[in-house]
Amino acid sequence: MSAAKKLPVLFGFLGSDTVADPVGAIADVVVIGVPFDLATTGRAGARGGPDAIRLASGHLSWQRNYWPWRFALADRLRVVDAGNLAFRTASPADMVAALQAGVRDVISSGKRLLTLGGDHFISLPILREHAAKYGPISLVHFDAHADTEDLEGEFNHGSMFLDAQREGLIDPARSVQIGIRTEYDFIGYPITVLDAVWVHERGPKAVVAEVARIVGDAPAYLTFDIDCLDPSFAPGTGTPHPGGLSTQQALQILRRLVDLNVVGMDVVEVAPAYDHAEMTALAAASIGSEMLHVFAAKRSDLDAIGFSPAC
Ligand SMILES: [Mn+2]
Repeated sequence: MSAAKKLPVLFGFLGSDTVADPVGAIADVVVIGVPFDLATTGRAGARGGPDAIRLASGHLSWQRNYWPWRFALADRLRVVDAGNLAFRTASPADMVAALQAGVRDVISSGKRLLTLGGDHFISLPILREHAAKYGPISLVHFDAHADTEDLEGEFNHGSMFLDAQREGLIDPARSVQIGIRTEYDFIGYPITVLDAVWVHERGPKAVVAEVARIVGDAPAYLTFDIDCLDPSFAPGTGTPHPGGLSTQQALQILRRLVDLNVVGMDVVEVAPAYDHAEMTALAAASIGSEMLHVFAAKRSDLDAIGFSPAC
């Protein structure tokens, strides 16, 4: 077991209650933070992401009906924040064991998870537990990088989605990567890529239509690497890359995904040491908020605000 001391979290995501026992808590969704950045290849610092995102979410949480929605999230979804995962400092293997055990306990109690990273490697242990429950998952992956480098077995935030394929955790034919704008092994590549230029030229509605076509009603896991956003919108991250999505484009895509069968989600790679004026953390908090609304909303809610995918 971990020798790490679990530090108290003073502010729950979007003002949610903090709980010591997420398994016993009465909740639909549990938020957890994973303050881990030992799998980064560029600048480290994503271990500070969870707390920065929670703090920035305070700028949003005064709303009852989060714009543009016309319902109150709290009326539909019970959200609690379980604080940050405890694991032995400087031990990636211990983090993986602790995270898998924590995820397993929460999702086997019937709740779903919104995880705040941490570097992107954390999605791999989370996916292992979701695949164990749901079978191979449709990955809906927002990122500047494909994260499918061939580095088997390493703790590396650039390779875990190839490992996820090798382990049979995700169904590549029903997965999609959005916003990619760096090199990947595209010959025979099994996952559909809607690269950053594709998104810029065709727009959020076309992205949503493609995602719906590819994913259908399969159990879907949303993972949002904040470096999917352009560095002008999200400078506070370890491996920024120009030419990315705006925060607005990302939110317009996410809020239209209400028809997906989303079983879990994460927002990762916020590194507050490189942030300015909380803009990256605030973008991540907004994305997390939109993800919770995707859990809570129905197609009729989108129709009510004129934001249906077909509009
Ligand atoms: Mn990534």
